[in-house]
Amino acid sequence: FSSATSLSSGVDQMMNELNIQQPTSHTVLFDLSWEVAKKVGGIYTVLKTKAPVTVEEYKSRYALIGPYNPDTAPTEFEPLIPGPLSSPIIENMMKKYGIHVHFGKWLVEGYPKVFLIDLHSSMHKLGEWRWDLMSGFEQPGDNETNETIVFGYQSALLLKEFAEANPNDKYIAHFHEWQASVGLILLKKWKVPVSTIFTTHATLLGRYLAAGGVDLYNQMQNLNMDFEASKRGIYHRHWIEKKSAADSHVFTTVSEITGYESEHILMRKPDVILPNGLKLDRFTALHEFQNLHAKYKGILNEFVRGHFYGHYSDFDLDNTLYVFTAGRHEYFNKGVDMFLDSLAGLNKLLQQSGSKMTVVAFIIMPAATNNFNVESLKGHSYLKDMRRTCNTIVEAMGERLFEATSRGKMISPEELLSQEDIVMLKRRIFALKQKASGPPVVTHNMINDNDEILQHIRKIKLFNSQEDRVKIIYHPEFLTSTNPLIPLDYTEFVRGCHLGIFPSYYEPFGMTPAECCASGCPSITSNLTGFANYMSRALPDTDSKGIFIVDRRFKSSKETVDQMTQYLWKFTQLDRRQRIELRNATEKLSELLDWRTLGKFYKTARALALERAFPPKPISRSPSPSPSSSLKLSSGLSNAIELQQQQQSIVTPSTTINLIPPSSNITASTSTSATSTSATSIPIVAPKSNVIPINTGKENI
Ligand code: G6P
Ligand code: 1S3
Repeated sequence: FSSATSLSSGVDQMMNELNIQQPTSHTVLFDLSWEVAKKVGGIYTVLKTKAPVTVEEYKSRYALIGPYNPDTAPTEFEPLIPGPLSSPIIENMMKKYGIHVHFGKWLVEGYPKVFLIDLHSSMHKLGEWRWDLMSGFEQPGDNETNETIVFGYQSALLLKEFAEANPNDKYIAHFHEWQASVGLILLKKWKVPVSTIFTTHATLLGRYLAAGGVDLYNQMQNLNMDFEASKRGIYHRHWIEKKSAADSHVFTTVSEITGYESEHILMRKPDVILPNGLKLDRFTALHEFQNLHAKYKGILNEFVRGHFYGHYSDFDLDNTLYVFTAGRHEYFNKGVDMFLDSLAGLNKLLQQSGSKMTVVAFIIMPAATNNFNVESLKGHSYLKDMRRTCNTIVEAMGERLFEATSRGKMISPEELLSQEDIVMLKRRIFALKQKASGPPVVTHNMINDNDEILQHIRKIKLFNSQEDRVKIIYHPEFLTSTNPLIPLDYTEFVRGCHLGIFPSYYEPFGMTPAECCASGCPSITSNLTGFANYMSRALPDTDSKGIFIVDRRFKSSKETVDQMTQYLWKFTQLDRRQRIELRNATEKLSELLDWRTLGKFYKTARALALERAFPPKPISRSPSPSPSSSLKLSSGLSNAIELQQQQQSIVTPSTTINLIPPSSNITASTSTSATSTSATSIPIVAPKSNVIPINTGKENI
């Protein structure tokens, strides 16, 4: 596949020219996040899918650090006895600071090692640590910030122990999002020799402003961000995020659009953009992934039979499409309002045209519930009962048939189906029709009846009535294969669906459309997402590949909804063969999202962090070089400056992928402070690495 290959080789070429080396046996990498072994949002997917390539690269010199969560640990984490290097450090953490660290492996592909820190073991230190970090202003009282502070001190102490115990090793600590990054601020304050990377996967204030209805992309230049944060009671959190960006050796984010936002909200331009990748299950033959679609669609069909029991006689499962939206429960930011409005538009178009097509639209977004509602479960138990009854009758019929024919007799159809069987069947059919109300829109009992999604469904009156061609299933919980209604994990569910719909207003990257692409499921997304930024730069024509991008930047809401309705309408007009072809085209794009390609941007960030934290020793050519000349030589950045002209972007025959927003310039200063603007501007490139590629296989963790 040409553009994916050329993108990949473009990156390769850049890496070779920059001489980015494999990590040595003395380079140790940690990823720190709140979402290690615990799913909250997209960062979990990033870390989990990146794990296999990172473990392959760093072997035992890689681990993740996160808070210990007793609810998720039993299914996500397997405790291990620490090795000779980690063991004394874990013991010291307990002896010196009373901090309890769980060591083990994360139960995901690649089985990376994890250090999960028990927050409760240090909660008594909160007051002292909070004062130490934020004595300059009013102390925060919210739980989230408090836990963030405690985790920050705990993780910084853990990294300090590592660095002090192994002074010959070079440590890279990669902090994801502000909840995990207080430790970064402390490492700098305590002058611990650890190189740091901070990735913001969204800005806290950007998310708030967008959700609150501020015209973010047109207004951000005019706002006083500290003031806006104070007004919303989130100044402390915003301060942590901004300070982490300022104090990191290398600051990064996941897309150009969030890079632009960071520049205004966090006051630092990212050094490198790290687009999110995925771990791909590539198939040698295309029909293999198409077969999976048919298999998982079969399970969705079964769900529909149960959910619409007694009501689905008017829709034909062979002429039914499954579309969905999914993600963090953010009604406006994730574009659920537009999702629903465009479905209401589609419903009208299908009704007016007398279409026989049914569209079942799923919303998979966790919200507070009291478990599944009886009505939803009832349909499935009726259906199971019906299937059991039919199977029993068929078995009995087989026996009768065998009995008769083995005696040389013929049997009439009336004799085959006994009166008893007919009564059993009639009873069940009657039970199916005894439905008081229509099929429920929500599968669970919602705690908040004023939920914005529910209110919007009420407004557009899509209540699964007989005449609606678009049916809604709101499933306010993430999917798992043990789910009694839809027994599929999320990836299987995506494969079974026909179209993902993610018209987000605020979406730094967007793992949901990326996951669709990797599963060969076409999707609609908006031009405000990092994913759309990335794909449209890589491809001249995204529509023909099943990546439909609606305009939320320059169009009114109504115009965007109309555009989406048209995309949906056209999608319903495709025949099966066209859908199969479109899925093939989408699946072929997935190479663009492979960590094997995108992991290279991470390598660039790490090399740059090492370069800045551990500048090579000056090569003294004169007995006493002046401080400025030694700085110039030691920084290694002079090499990068020479490459400036060639490395503005990765140019490939078919596409140009910039690593940075076109307007961005990176400060070639040895200072990593966000406020330092004095030095020469260079593009985002990693300088020649100072690490020697020898891997002795030594265990570092
Ligand atoms: C895959 C399967 C085909 C099946 C098709 C249904 O391509 O390999 O056997 O007919 O899916 O596609 P549809 O878009 O109608 O779900
Ligand atoms: C964030 O998760 P979210 O769904 O809250 O991080 C994701 C991973 O980088 C990103 O894809 C998403 O856009 C952000 O919003």
